[in-house]
Amino acid sequence: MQERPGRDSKMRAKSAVVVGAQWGDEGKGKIVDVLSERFKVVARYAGGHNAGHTVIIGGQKFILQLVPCGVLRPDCRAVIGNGVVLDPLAFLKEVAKLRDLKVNVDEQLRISNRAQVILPYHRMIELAQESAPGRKKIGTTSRGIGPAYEDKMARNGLRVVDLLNRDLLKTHIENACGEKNAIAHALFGTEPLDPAQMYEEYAKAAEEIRPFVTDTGALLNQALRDGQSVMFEGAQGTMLDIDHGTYPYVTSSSATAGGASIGTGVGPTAIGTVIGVTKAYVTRVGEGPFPTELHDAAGEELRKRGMEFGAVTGRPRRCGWMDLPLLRYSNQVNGTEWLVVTKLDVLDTLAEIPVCTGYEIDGQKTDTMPADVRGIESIRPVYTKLKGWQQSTEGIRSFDELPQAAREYLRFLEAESGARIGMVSTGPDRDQTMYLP
Ligand code: 2SA
Ligand code: MG
Repeated sequence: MQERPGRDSKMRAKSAVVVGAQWGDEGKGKIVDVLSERFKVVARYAGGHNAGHTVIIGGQKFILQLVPCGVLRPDCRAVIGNGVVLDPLAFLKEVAKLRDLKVNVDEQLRISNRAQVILPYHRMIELAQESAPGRKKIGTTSRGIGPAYEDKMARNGLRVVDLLNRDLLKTHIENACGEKNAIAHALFGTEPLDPAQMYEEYAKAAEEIRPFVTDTGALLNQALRDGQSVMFEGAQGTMLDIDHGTYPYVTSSSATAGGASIGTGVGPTAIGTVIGVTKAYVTRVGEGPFPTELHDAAGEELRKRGMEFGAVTGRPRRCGWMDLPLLRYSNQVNGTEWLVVTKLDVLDTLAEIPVCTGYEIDGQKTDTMPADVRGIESIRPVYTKLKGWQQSTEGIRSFDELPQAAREYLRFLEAESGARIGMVSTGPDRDQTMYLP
């Protein structure tokens, strides 16, 4: 009898999404790097070179923007999925840097033929929009991310597969420049971009990119069918997600776990687990509401001890205490099964550590995240103070060796957030990591 098709649970067991639980910069880069030891393929599913994933190996610092961190393991394949917006020039720069570091990108790395392309007019429009009077300033990274996703949704974008077709590329650039130059000039008085020069530059870049391009959806599904483990690497974080974040102060992609399926072409049934990465406190870069933000010396201390500056733009990050209603919301949106807590050591000096356990809005207690910005802005966080440990946890590699107050802090986060902590990071290096019992 012919075998009937059925669900292959082997496929499911072999994959995981790693997602930022806050506003990005939770330390996903390091965690993906540590976990990639257990995975054969790592795939990025959203965002672009607005992401800055910092990985430190043996004291050497790598900042990856477009290329998934998995590439730093020689036996790990890396995929840039269809959900990513790819700036060809930024990509080639990153590839050159990785080649210098003797990373075998040519063998290990592939780009989806369905990914959208960022072109110079996207950046031009973004810069104009961000400074336009009467428009909300989002505090973007000025990489052209938003306008590229706008074009995608308007069915007006250029995909990687089209970038490789010279005729298509030429027509697209001519038409798009005509339109974008006119808009930018009329609305913002911006100087026009030259389509001929743009075509030349991008046609050349396209040839260098061609060997990397493939149907990565097919590649990933085949890998899973072959029993290989796949990790989906999130960029930015839950609260920056276009649907679930603090809209409009968000990025333009699906940063949450669901984006892994949309952004790679792997169906939801093949996703085995979701790992949410959270700092032991909270940071945000750019504009927008942030309930537990600190404007005092305590915030300054977190920024200093945590070295909280944007990996891409160098902007100082806003800092605040752990926000448990936010973490619960994030766990709900992502279906988080495991939590990873990073930067625990940044709290080492504190005598007591306030943790936000609830929200009050207009004197009313609430457990849900308001949908509107004004609602989030009017949140009064309710704090519980936990005991600090006031000794160094830097580099500690086992839960039992942590000071008791640190263990209690972690157990409190776990109990209150409803997701199990599987890993804790106590420093930037690969080795400064522990798995929890
Ligand atoms: P964009 O450029 O359109 O995505 O900006 C929209 C909002 O999303 C925020 N955003 C980020 N937040 C934290 N980290 C990000 N990556 C870099 C890093 C940022 C940097 O890892 O440090 O170097 O400044 C990132 N990318 C986008 C952004 O601040 C806007 O609030
Ligand atoms: Mg970052």
